[in-house]
This record gives sequence, structure tokens and C-alpha cells, in this order.
Amino acid sequence: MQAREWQFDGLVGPTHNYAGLAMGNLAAAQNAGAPSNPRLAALQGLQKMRFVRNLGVPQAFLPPHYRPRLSELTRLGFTGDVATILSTAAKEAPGLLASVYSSSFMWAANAATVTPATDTHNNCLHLTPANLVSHYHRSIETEFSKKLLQNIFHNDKLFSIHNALPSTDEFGDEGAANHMRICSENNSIGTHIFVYGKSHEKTIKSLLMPARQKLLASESVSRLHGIKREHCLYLKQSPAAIDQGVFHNDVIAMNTTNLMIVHAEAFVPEHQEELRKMAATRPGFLYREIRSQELSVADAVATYLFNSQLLALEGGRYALVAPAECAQHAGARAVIERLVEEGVLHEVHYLDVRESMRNGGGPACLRLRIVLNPEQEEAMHPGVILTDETYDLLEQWVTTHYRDRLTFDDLRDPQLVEELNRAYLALEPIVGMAGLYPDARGTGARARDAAATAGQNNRL
Ligand code: SUG
Repeated sequence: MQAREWQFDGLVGPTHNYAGLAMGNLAAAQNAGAPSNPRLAALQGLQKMRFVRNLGVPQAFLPPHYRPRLSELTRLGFTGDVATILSTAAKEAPGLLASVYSSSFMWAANAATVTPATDTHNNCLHLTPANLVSHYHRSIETEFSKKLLQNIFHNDKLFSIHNALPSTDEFGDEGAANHMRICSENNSIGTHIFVYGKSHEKTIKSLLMPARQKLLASESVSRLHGIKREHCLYLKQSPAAIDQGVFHNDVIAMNTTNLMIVHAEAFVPEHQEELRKMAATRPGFLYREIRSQELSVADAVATYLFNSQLLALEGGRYALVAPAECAQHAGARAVIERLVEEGVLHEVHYLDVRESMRNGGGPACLRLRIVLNPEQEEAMHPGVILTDETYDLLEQWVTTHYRDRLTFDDLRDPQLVEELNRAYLALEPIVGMAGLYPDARGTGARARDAAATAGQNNRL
């Protein structure tokens, strides 16, 4: 049996909100302070997962991280009971409070960089959790992402899970959102394209917006994963594109197996040329550039066309799962229709992930691609696979526990923390990971556990 590319979607957390925390991310800045709807966001995410699964693509999910990370607030000097910590932080450091509540882990494309076993020195699947040091609210994802990956891929012979790179700006690593793998089929050895915004050159041109991914990080990940140097290409993002809102490469380029669709102004000219040359000489590689006359970089960012999920289906068919915003934009729609006419794409589906889009995350941001061979599929933790049964349980769980409106004012409410603790504890048995959320076992939860145990003992 062939290796298959799985889609691991981040399950949107119950604290999804719009806090304007992400520099260079235009949608997030525009929606800062708007009320969010965590329930709708999670249901939209789940519906996308089910849709993709129904296309015949293997689908799994990454459980949400525990929020709020009160341990971060105590680490930063806030003291007292939960209510005091929340109200003091809301007054003295509102940005910090919003950060420890952020559901940004939902954009699983930033969780890690992945290299399939075929391409590595020891025939293991390699995963390096991203350090996400460009933003505090994202940097606090790393530890739990690693724990999740270890829980899911728990077999040293098949999986190598690395530590994140050093937590300093020179090693800024945003994971798979800046990485593309080209291969004739999932089983064959791939070529890896690492995209970075800043290199370790002495003279760095200043940018309006921050360049998040550093070359030093990309090179280190490829070394750690044991990818042969001749199978790697390092491309530098165009600073002008970053300034227009291309904060990750997956906002301006997309690929799967032997197909790549990329904007003609994604990279600095010499690297764009290098990519073209590689495309011209690589047998079977289908490379399509979208010129600015077809769609400007600004419109690419506004519609997130390149953040569609490009999926290789059975029978050599390519499907595009695009954000609904593309259907409503004449230019983006025309590009997609042309790609269908040209035979590049065989089917197109427009999906509504609007709650995520408003924070700068489209269909591709919401998922991490992991190529697994049959032995690895067999070995991974089954509780995270999306089946009809888990879909129903997750939908029910979201409907029961998620609020349909969240604003900054809600974040100082200790009742919300109690509510969230109940939600996280109820998720553990659904994913089959007992004790996944120790922080949710606050005083209230411990009392309930004790009462439940006493109840069981009485019945015995
Ligand atoms: O890092 N937004 C995320 C969006 C990440 C999208 N991922 C990919 N392109 N792969 C970010 O900018 C917004 C949070 C806020 O402002 O509340 C945020 O973190």
C-alpha cells in the first residue's frame, strides 16, 4: 500500500477570539476587538474536516491547547486567585491576557515541520515543533504541540520528534506554513522547498512588516531531519509581498505532490527564477505561476486564494478546497476557473471558514500535512482520526461547551475559566487521552472528580 498524505486539522478552541495580536497579518489587525463566535468557528472547522474526508482524503485532528494559560500569567508575576489574576491582567496588561486566551494553535500548519520517512536519514517520520518566537501568543503553543505529537506518534522506531529550535529571533520557525514538498507520489523521495523571510546575512534590508521565518531555522530543521542537501531548495520571500500581508508562504503559494501554483511575485526575483528553472527540468512536475495581471498580491491576500487546500485525489485528480471569499471575488474566481479550463484542477469546492479567515487563517492554515506509510498509520494514536463517530462526538461537545460570542470583557470572567475546564475534561475521553489537560483539574474539577469517585464507591 502507498503512503498517504493525512490532513491533521487544528480543532478550534473554545476561546477563539479577535485580539489583533499578529503583526503583518492584515485580517487579524482589521478585526481586532470584534466579537468572535467560537462555536461557529469550531463547527466550520469540523465541517471542513468532514468535507475533505468525504473527498477520500485521510483526515485527523489535533485537540485544542488548554486556555487560558494562567501559568504564564503567574510566571509573569501576577498573583492571587483566578479572579484576581484575570482582573489585574485585564487592567495592567490586556495584551497579555488576550495572548494567554488565544486559540492560535488552531492554525496547525504552524505547529511543526514534517518530513516523511522516505526522505530522512533513518527512515523515520521526523517532526520538529515550531518555536513561533515571532509572537508571544504563538510561542506558548510549542510545548503542548510537542506533547500532542508525542502522544499521537508514540513509537521511537517509526517517529522522531525533535525539540523546537532555540527560542530566539535568529531561529524564528513557523513550521510547515513555509515548507513545500514536491514528489511524484507520496512514496517517492521528495524535494523540499524551504521558504524564509530573513537570512543570516550581515546586511538585512528593513521591512515594514516582520519577516517571521529565518533561514537559519529552515537549514537547522532540514539538518535535524536528515534531508540530503541536494533535495533542498531555499527560497527567500519577496519583502514587498511580506509588506502586503504575506506573513507566511502559504498565503502566496500552494502545492501537493507534483503540482505547484504560486504567485509570480512570491519570492525575490533571483529565487523565483531558480524555482522556474527547477520546474522546467523536473519530469512530471506541473508548475503554474499566477501573474499580477491575473491577481495582484493584495487581492491574493484579501481572498486567500493560495491558502486553499490543494489535494491530490485518487486517479490523479487535483481538488481545490478554497475559502468562500474566493467565490465572491471576480478576479480570484476567474483564476480558479482558468485553472480548471487548463486542466490543472479537476474539482473546486468553496467552503466557509469565515471565523478563522477573520484572524488571517484559511483552509490550508488550519491543517498540518503528514505523509504516513501503512505501518505508521497503524501505529498512530487512533483517537485523533476523524470518523463518523468522532465527528458526531466532537460536534456534540462543541455545541454543549462553546459560547457563541466572546469579547475581551469576557476574558476577565472567572466563570469562563470554570466553563472551559469542564469542556477540556469532557474532551479527554473523546480523544482517548486521559490526563491531557492537567490545568483543567482546578479546584472545582478536583472536587467534582472526588464526588464522582465517591459516587462510584458508594455504588460498589
Ligand atoms: O500567526 N493569527 C495567526 C494566523 C496564522 C495563519 N497560518 C498560516 N498562514 N499558516 C498568525 O498570524 C491572530 C490572533 C489574534 O490576533 O487574536 C493570529 O495569531
